[in-house]
Order: sequence, then structure tokens, then C-alpha cells
Amino acid sequence: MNNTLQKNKEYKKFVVDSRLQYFKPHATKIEKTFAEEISSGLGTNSKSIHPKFFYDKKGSELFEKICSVPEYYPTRTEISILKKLQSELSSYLDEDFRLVELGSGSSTKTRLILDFLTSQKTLEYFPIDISEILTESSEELLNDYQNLTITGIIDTYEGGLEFLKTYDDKSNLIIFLGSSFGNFSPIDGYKFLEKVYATMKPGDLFLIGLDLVKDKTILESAYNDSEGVTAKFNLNVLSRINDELDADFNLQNFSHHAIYNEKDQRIEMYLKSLVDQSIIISKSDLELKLQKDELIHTEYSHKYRLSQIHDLLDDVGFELKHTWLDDKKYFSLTLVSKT
Ligand code: AVI
Repeated sequence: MNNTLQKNKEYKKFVVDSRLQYFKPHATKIEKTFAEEISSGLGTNSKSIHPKFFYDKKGSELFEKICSVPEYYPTRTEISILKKLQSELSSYLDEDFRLVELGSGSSTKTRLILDFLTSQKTLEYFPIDISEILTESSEELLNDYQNLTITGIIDTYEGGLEFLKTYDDKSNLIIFLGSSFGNFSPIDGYKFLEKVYATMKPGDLFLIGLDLVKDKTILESAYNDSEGVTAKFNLNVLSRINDELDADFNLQNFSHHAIYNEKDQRIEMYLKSLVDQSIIISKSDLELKLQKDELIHTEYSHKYRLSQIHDLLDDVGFELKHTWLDDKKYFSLTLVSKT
């Protein structure tokens, strides 16, 4: 199979050494998209900033911190399930396959999967992440896993999947952990799953981690932690717009707001304007006017019932292999294949 995207030079290739290379779309492509998306998200009546923009270097670091605050149960719960499923997962895997991770971040959880794959002579890992944190985490992984080679793709999930589709014929185990899927709107989520399905070859596997519906107080505390790390994470997107799009947001004039919407089964996260104000975002060519108490929507984090997960995956065409849960049934990991 031809590596068309590479040949089309949509990506710049960086070869660090024989075990590490990464691909990045040309910078102008990303910059333009950011300025345009901010302009269309904030230039309307119901204002929003897409959550993918949280993850600049600082935002990714803050997210790592969220993962260890006591109230944020998803990460440690998912880790406990990953530890349990290690031995069972191997029975579904071919001898020779590549591990692909969507939204790899710091690759902490990846280690739990790599740990039981050490019997493979060589192991290829394809992290796909919008953040450059990928390059640092890859170097740490290479130090700890001698049989590993890494090809990183610094791009959106969609871009990364498109890249993978034309790469080669090797089998893939694609993992999408942390309930990141919950951050999509239902329509975008469905399209994303169709894209994953279309990328997969028969026999490829997809492992998805999803947060489950539970008591409202547990959910709301997870997104309103007492140390205020989630608040910093939410506000950081405004600093990013200041830095990259030449804007003048005063962060003191905003507060973090996160509530659980039971009907739509999702945490809704907003930035609340504390005063009447006007902000210039030069590179988006926008003067943003906000009234006191007006909300900018920044994130949905959907929660699921098991039956909904199974129906959704089934609708897209996947074949269900297994679902693993923790003892409290807070979180789920589901393995599916393409037939
Ligand atoms: C990345 N994503 C799954 C996190 C979530 O729980 O929706 C992002 C997050 N937002 C606030 N806290 C964590």
C-alpha cells in the first residue's frame, strides 16, 4: 500500500533516530483552523470553544494533573480495569500487530498494555495526539521498552486515522481510552466511530474506554475538584487564545462552571463571564462582546449505560468481543472487531 499522505507532503516527517519518527501537518494548516474555528465558535449567539483546543502543552499538563486529583475517578478506575484485562486481552490478539493509540497524551495507561506485550520481538506503537507532549512521552517509553519502535502522528484523530488507513497492511489494535469519546457530540461521535471502522481492516481490534452513568454528586465533584485544577484547565484555553491568536482575555473576568445534565447524560462545562466585557481576538478578526453571567460552552463529557454502548457499536457495524468493568461499575472497557 502506498503512503499517499506522506507523498502528498501534507505531513512533515521528523526522524529522531532508528526507533522514533513522527509526522506533523504543515504548521499553517493548524494555525488557520484554530483562528477560523474560534471565530465561528465565538462569533455567534450561543458561544463555544471546541474542547480539542484545551490541549496545548500547558493544557495537556493540567489534564495530567486532573487525572490524579482525588475526585476525578475515571483515570484510576480505568487503570484498575486495564490491570485486570491484561491477560484476557492477549487471547484476542494476532502474533504480529501494531498498537495504535488515539489521544495518547502522556501514554501512562499505554504502559499497562505494553507491559504484557513484551513477548513480541519488536513492537510498533503509533500514538496519535494533537499535542506535542507526544514527543516527550515517546522518548520516555523508548527508554523503558527496548523492543519498541514509535511512529507518532501529531494531528487530530481524524487526520491520524486517515494517515493510518494508507500506511500499510499490518494488523492494528486501536485503543481509545479515558472516555475521550464522551467529549464528542452524539453526531460527531457516530461519525468518528464510522471513521475508525472504515480505517480498520478485517481482524483489526478496537478497545474503547467509556465512563458510565452514576450518581450526580460523584459526577459533579469530578469536574469541580477542590484543588481547582479543572478550573485552571478550563481557563487555560483563554490564555492559549491570547498567546496564539493575539487576544486580550482577562482571565480574572471568568469563572469555571460545570454541571451534570441528567436528561442528556453529560457533564457540561462552561466559562462564565463575571462582568460585561468586550475582547479583541486579532487573528480571528473578532470583537467578542459578553454580558455578565453569559456562558461560553467549552466541553461536553457524555456518560453511558452499558446497553447504549453496545447498541452504538453494533449500529456502526462492529462485532462485540468483550466488556470489562470495575467493581463499582463506574467505568467500562469494550473490545470490538471488524468482521
Ligand atoms: C479528556 N476527557 C475525557 C476529559 C473528560 O473527563 O471529559 C476531559 C476533562 N475535562 C474536565 N476534566 C477532564
